[in-house]
Order: sequence, then structure tokens, then C-alpha cells
Amino acid sequence: MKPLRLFTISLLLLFTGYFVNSQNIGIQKNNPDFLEYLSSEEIQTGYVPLPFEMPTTPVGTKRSGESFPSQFDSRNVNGTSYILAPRNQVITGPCWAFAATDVVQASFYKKGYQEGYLSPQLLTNCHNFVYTKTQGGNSLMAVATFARLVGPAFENAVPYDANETACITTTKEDFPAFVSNVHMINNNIDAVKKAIMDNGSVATKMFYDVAYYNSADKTYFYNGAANENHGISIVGWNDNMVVADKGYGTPSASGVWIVKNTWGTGFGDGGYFYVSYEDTYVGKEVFAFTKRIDKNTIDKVYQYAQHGMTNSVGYTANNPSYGRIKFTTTEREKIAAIGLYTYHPNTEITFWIYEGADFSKLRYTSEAEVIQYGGYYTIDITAPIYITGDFQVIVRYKHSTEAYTIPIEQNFPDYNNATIQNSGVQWISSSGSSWIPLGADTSYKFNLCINAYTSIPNPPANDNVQDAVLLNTNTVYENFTNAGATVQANEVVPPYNNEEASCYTQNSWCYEGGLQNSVWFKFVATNSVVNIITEGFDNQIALWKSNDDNAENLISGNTSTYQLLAANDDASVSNAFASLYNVQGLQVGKTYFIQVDGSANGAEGIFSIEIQDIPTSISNTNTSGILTPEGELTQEIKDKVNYIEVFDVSGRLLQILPKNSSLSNSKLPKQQVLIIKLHYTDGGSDTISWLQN
Ligand SMILES: [Ca+2]
Ligand SMILES: [Ca+2]
Repeated sequence: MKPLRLFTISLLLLFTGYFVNSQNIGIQKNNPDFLEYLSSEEIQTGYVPLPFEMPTTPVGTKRSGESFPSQFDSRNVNGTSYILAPRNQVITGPCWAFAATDVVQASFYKKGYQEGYLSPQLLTNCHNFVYTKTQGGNSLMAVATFARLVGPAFENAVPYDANETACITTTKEDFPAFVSNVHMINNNIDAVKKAIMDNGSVATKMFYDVAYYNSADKTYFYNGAANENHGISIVGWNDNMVVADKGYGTPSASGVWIVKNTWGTGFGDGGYFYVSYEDTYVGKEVFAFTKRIDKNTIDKVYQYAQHGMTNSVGYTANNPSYGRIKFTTTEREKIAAIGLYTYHPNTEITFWIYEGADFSKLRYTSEAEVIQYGGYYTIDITAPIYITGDFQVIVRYKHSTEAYTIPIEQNFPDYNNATIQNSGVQWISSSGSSWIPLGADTSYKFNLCINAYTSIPNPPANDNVQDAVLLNTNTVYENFTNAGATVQANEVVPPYNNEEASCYTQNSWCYEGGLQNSVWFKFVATNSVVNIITEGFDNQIALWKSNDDNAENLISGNTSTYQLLAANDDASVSNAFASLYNVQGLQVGKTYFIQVDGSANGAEGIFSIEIQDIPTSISNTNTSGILTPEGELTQEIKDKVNYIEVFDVSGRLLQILPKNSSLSNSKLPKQQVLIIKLHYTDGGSDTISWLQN
């Protein structure tokens, strides 16, 4: 695969003045079969060659610690079938769409979702490439369509019609899920076997001519050089089956793929046939769909490369190549996932998300990850990153031995007929610091294959203080969330303190990005002292009193109308949950407001909350012989202690201290009665109460 050097940097320097280093940007050679296909006078039907030649998948794909069985069939894996009966495409052309939807269906069944057939019609009608239904397609077109959040749809939602029909609009209601993490596997039998065992089946292609089909034993073998013309899927294998000689050559060894066809159950062996491992195409260029995505986690996709990867560009091997892309959200949206292609197997990927159109606000840095197969990947962003307006994604592609690692959409008018964006939204770089613009108005007329998936947040009902949820005391309320919550204008916030110790006090929050996604509660005091306990995620909490019990004061900006009673970020060293202990001076019958916010740059999570109406004093337990007059454990006790449990007065375990711990020097919550349980090495124990000043 010799790269063509299409562009030289020296020319660019003259015209744009961009600083670039001395490396040239190169582009991968197109697949000659594909170019021949495009230039062919005849309209062909069936399977369209891929625009690029798939790199060979390296060895090293064995299932760890296992060898492959000599026979495997996803129609019967210990009595379970992941495969639905072969369908009939009726006309020539949609084979690729039947194969892709059969493979996605099998992968969903393998994951335990038995939802029936998926719709090839949605693929054939809505792929946005230039081909009509009868003109065919390929697996990459299915990948690109699914990556656009078009399908996979239930068969019932978009039923198959063999006529040429228009794309109909679908919604998430029509889809069981989204699908991603598509592995491209080339010429590696073990990797294909692994993919079948992991995912039920894989999509591949073949050259079909009845001359090479043996109707007696339903076997097939073609080892010539004619172009592929049919898309199929593989559901299993048999290492021992021999393909009989039909007069066109015999494979050198036994072994067949169990191939699912889409010509009805009357073809072959109930719709299946058996193709030699040595066939020119079958099992060589394979697509496995490995990831099911909960459709409720994604609402939108931002992308320029609507047709996905058709080529790759970049710099020479062992140099990082960066792609940078800018999108603009239409409302406040949460970044749910980043979608990207890799061309070469074992490409190392790292990406960054910046808020805004410059680099001043880095919001996310991914782990560097070596992706074993070329293909399409969707990497979930679990951190709560909300964007309103511009944001940028930078992806670094790195490969030690391969060049041109940045997947792009190159335009082929007779294939994808792509709209290439103008400059200003896409760039590439060899340094990650100086950027070469891409665009229809530049020398680099292509789109980057980087997608951003977002979800539209749905703020909780108690996002605003006026909508605070009324809680009763002494009741544990489960399953509140601050996900998608917002900050109101002039919303109150406790003081921050940069000292680490401030995380544990009862009057401030640690400074970790400020107020980000608060929700509100209120209660009517039934005692002058309360504990307020939250559990579930890294949050921060504050208790507020307001004149006339009026919620509006807390967003008025008028500090004389409200008062902070207590605030906490981390209830203990080992526990990032926030809680308020022993808050005193409440007025029975008055309403108090509780603010719960995500800590550490706006964490989101599910949590429980409980307001404990506690007695004002608890009886002291006997501490004689255990504590020194200074309030420290005596040496005799320290020598006996194995470990120490610390509880709050409600009996909740706050933390565990190791032997030789000092009570007074520990980071136990202050100004709060604690229950200290001393566990001795001989199995005995003592319990004392403890108030740290
Ligand atoms: Ca809020
Ligand atoms: Ca916290």
C-alpha cells in the first residue's frame, strides 16, 4: 500500500503562512477495485467494494487461555440460538443491508436482547450514498448510517419493500438501541472466529457465481480474482468439513464458514451454505458490531463526515497525527460520547474536549487507548460536560509502524457525493499546536471522521429552589439525582476554602469548580438539632434559613434575607458523600432549605437523603482507662487495638481507622458526637463516645 504524496507543505506555507514542520501530509491510496468499480460503464449490483483496502489484522487475537472449538454454530450455542431464520431480499442489491442488520440483530441477541428482525429497508433507503436499492452497497455504508443515528430500526417500524421507495423519517421509538464499536477484521481466521463467538455473527462479502456452488453438499469455493458481488454473514464454522472439487480447484485443506444467505430458506441448507476458508473473499473482509448503546443516552450527533471513513491522511509512521473539529450546539447539551474511526489496527487514540472556540477551557482528556482493530468506535463520556455553543474535539492518532492515521471522508461523486465543509471547523496537525485548516476552500478537501454525540439534559423537578422537595424528618428518601440540574441566577453558595481540611468542616465547601448542578429540598424542623445525611455520589450540601421561609430570598442576592446554617463537602476522609451533623439552633415549626450540589467539577449522581431529628444530648459511655485526661487513647489501649470503627450517633459507619491511630490528630468530623468502636487483636471490643473540638 504505497502512499501517494498528494500535497506538499511548502506550497501551503506560501499561501497561508501557517507554521508547519517539515513533514509532508500524505493520503492513503484508494482501493483499485473501488476505482475500477466507479469507472465501470455498467451499473453493477450487489456488494460495492470498499473505497480503501482494509489493512491486515495482526495475529494475536486468540481468546485468552482458550483454543477455538473445531466446530461452532451461533444457531446452537448450548441450546441457545442468536440467529433468526434467513430472509429473502427478493431483488438484487440489498444483500449488504440484510447482512448488516442480521449481524446487528445477532449481536443484540448475544447480549440478551431478543427483539426480532431489524430493518434492511432503513439502510437501503436512508444511507445517503448515491446508490439506489437495487444498486447495492457495503458494510461501511451500514456503519456510517448507524453512526448518523439512523437505525438500526425494528423491522416492524420500517418493513421491507422490494420496490424503490423513499427514506421515511424515523425516531428513537423505531430503534431498539444504537450500535457501534465496529471491528474491521481482514484475513485472520482466528480473529473472525473470536468475533463470531463474541457477537453471534459477522458481515462479509463474496463473489457468487452458481458455477462454484455445489448443490449436493451446499459447499462453495471461489479462488479467482473477479470483483465481489454479494454481501452475506457468517454464523459459525466447521474445521473438518471438506469442500468437494467442482472442477474449479480444490482448497488445500478442510474447513468452512457457515454462511447465512438472504435468498430465503429454500436456498442451500435451509438458507445457509458452507464456504471454504480459502475462498477469495468470504471471511477476509469482515465487520463485527460489538457495542449496543442505550438509545436514551444519546439525542443528537454532530458530524461533518456524514458518510464516514472513505480514506485516511496524516503524517509518517511513529509521528502523532492530530485531527481537530469544531461544532456548535444549538442548546445546552451534555456530551454523551465521541465517535471516531481508526484505519490501522493497533492505532493509539487520545482525545480532548474543549469548551468554546479556543483552547482556554479544557473539559475532558481521555485515556490513551490502543484500539486493536480498525473500525468505528463510540467512547462514552461519563463526566458531566455541558456545552452551550462552541466546542472542539481534538483526537490524536498514533501508530508506531503505519503512516496516515487520520480517517477522513474523501469525496467520490459517484459513491458518497459528500459535502465538504468550508475551512474554519476542521484542522489537522503533526504537533497538536499549529493547525492546518481543512475544507472545500483549501487544498485539503475532506472532512474529518470525528463525531460528537450529545444528550439534551432534562433537569430534575427540584432543580430550582422554588421547587424544593418537602421532606419529612427521620425518613430515608432514595433515588434523587442532580443529573442535568442547573444553577439559578444569584443562587446562594457557601464559602469555599482551599485548605484540604475545609472539605470536612461543617461550614464550607472545598473549592472544586463552584456551584454546578444543584437540587433543593426543604423540611419543617421538629427539633432544634438535626443531622442531614446524604449518600450515593461525590456531592456537597448546605443548609439555609430564609426570612419568612421564603425560597425566593435564596436567589435574590440580598444577603440580609437568608443565612447559612451549615455546609459540608466530604463527611469524612474516606467518604466524599456530604452530610451535616449536629446542626443546632433550629426553630421548631420553621422551614429550612437544603442545597445538594455535585462536587469535584460538577459530579452527577443518584443519592439518598435523610433528615435525622436527634436528641440534644446522648449519655456518655464509660471511658475510664481508655482515654487519657487529654482525650487521647492510652498507650495500653493503643497496644491492644487492631482497628477502629467510627460511627455517627445514628449508628452509620463513617470510617475505619488503622491500629496506632490518634483520635485527636485524625480527620474525624469536629464538633460532632461520634461513636468510636475499638476492636482489639484478641477479638474483644470497647465502645466510647467522642466529641472532637
Ligand atoms: Ca439548581
Ligand atoms: Ca463531596
